[in-house]
Amino acid sequence: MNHTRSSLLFEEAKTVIPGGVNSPVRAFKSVGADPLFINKASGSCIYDEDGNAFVDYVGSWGPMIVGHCHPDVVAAVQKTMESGASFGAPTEREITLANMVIEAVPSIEMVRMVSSGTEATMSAIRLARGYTGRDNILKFSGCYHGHADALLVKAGSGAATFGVPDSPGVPADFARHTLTAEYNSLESVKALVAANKDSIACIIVEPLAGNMGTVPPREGFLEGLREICTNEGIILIFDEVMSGFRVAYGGVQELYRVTPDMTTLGKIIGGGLPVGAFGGKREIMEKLSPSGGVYQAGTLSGNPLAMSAGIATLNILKQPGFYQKLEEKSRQVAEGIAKAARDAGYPIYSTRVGSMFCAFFSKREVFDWPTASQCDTKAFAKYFLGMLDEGIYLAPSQFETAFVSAAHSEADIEKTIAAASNCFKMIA
Ligand code: KE4
Repeated sequence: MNHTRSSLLFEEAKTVIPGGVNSPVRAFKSVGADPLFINKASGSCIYDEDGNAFVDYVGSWGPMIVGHCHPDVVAAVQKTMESGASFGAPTEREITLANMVIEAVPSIEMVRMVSSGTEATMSAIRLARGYTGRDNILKFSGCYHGHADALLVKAGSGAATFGVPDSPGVPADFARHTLTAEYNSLESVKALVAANKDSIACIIVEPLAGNMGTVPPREGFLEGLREICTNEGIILIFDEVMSGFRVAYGGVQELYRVTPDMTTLGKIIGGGLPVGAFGGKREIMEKLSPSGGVYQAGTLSGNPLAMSAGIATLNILKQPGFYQKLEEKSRQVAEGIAKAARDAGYPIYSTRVGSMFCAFFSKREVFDWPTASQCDTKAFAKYFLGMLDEGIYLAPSQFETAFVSAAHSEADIEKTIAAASNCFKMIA
């Protein structure tokens, strides 16, 4: 497959953009290749600058659940653009999308729009701190909530319960307020809560982890977090930036029937345009400026274009049968890939919830970061590059999720499974 133009563009990009990309994972570093420069997309496919076509399972990292360039979304954004891209003033569309989110997610009584998932989680944490008057937060290894300082933190060594920076530029003083537990381990949460009594403002969790690969919550995990937070006066934040409107119209909290105090959203509610959101109980949200004292702001928050794309997308998701059809496609492709691996005698650990799935290159169950991090990332890289050569575009990292869209066809799925079969035979 010819990648000449992408490689030339990458060399040029690296002279003017750090690492040649505007977000690190796009650089294909963990798979040891140059990234493809994408020229256009339509439906389930993306097309690179060398004219190669790929069945796309990245979907812009989640937003493109209805497929690329859905006519309803394109028309909505075009029409809005003719009336103005942004006013920096309130508009009716913001109320429309707010009402759609509130109707979809009963735990959200009020919602504030922002422009990225990072802004959503950063703001939700500040609000939780402002509401409780507490400084510490608790997150989980392997969960990613964007790049706010408080979240670029890893577990302190040994008995130290306080976090240490996970990136240069994050002051130790910031990191020390972030505690890190193990996903699917209520014991690790209870130990940290006991050691930091009455000082934790919130627990933020991906209720379905998608940033260490796709790792579902074990039975009782989410319910246990809910109980701990209720008993300890801790705000439970479900980071559904990836899973919101993805695994169900009401997100993971609808599927697993566990109610957080706050929810963060993004990706799908912007239909591919920059949007994030955070919402929750009225009594918490009203602490936000200007109704309350917790400051939060954004020039393009709730801008008309992004609102239009989000409204158009959610109107498609609301159509009867949307998630049932997506579930069947997702089951077919994930199970087909797992079967291809088995038939090739190559062990993978396969996970799926709704249209989020992952093939872990591991002989063992993957249920948290320690088990995910044991995966054979070199074998994954071979698989990724083999699939790319066969016209299948997966996320360029073992620790990401594959997304199926409504636009993926039977032919796409058959092509994907056949490609996986060839790749597993190649690396077995
Ligand atoms: P953004 O700031 O990238 O819009 O959202 C941050 C974020 C927050 N919470 C969850 C659960 C997320 O998955 C994300 C972002 N997801 C990654 C994909 N693993 C974005 C891709 C990238 O960083 O380029």
